[in-house]
Amino acid sequence: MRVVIFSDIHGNAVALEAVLDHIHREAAPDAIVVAGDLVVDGPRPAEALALLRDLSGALFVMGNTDQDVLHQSGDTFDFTRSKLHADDLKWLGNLPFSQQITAAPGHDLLVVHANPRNLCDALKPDLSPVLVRPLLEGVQQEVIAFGHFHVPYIRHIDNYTLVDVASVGLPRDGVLRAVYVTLTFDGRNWQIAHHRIVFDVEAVARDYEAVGYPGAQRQAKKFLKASY
Ligand SMILES: [Mn+2]
Repeated sequence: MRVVIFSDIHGNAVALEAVLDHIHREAAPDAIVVAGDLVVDGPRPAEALALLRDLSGALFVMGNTDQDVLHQSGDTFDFTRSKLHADDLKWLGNLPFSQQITAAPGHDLLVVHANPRNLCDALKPDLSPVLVRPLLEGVQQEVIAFGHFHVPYIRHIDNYTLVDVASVGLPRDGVLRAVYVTLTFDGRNWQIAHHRIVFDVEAVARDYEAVGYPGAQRQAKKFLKASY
């Protein structure tokens, strides 16, 4: 069984299209899970969300910005809301906190946005196990996949495998390529791979200006920096 997971599209429809193309050509997934933060912070929230909602059979979880866009004020949220239909906002508001996929008895995969407890606390790659463990308390699944921090990594803590699937739309590890992950269960183990996908970075940077994004130049610069 092969599961494809990606996350943190953040309204970057150009990167999302490149990722979906690659998945359809190369990955042959049995399931697709999208780990939240779908629309906020990018120039094309409506286009990105339309592509996502068209993905037949895909599973979704809610990200912190999917929740925030429903009621928070501020330029970025106002812009994003203005581009979405009432039905899109309602759909975002109904996203579940987590998804589970079972490959075989005892071989379960949990997908959440940031960590298994909440939508905010980032599981950074170097976070002390002492601080990671409370966020994993009660988790029964052997693999936990998430986004939120926008940096790809795989880490083993106790009996868990943690997979940061990173970000399609706003990479933060200095590599301006979209990321998706394949998790292939071979009957005994999960084979996990991150894929880095080239997309038209300059087109996205230009788009902030073209769509009248608030603080367009600053946002484009932040996008191109691709790091914290
Ligand atoms: Mn997030």
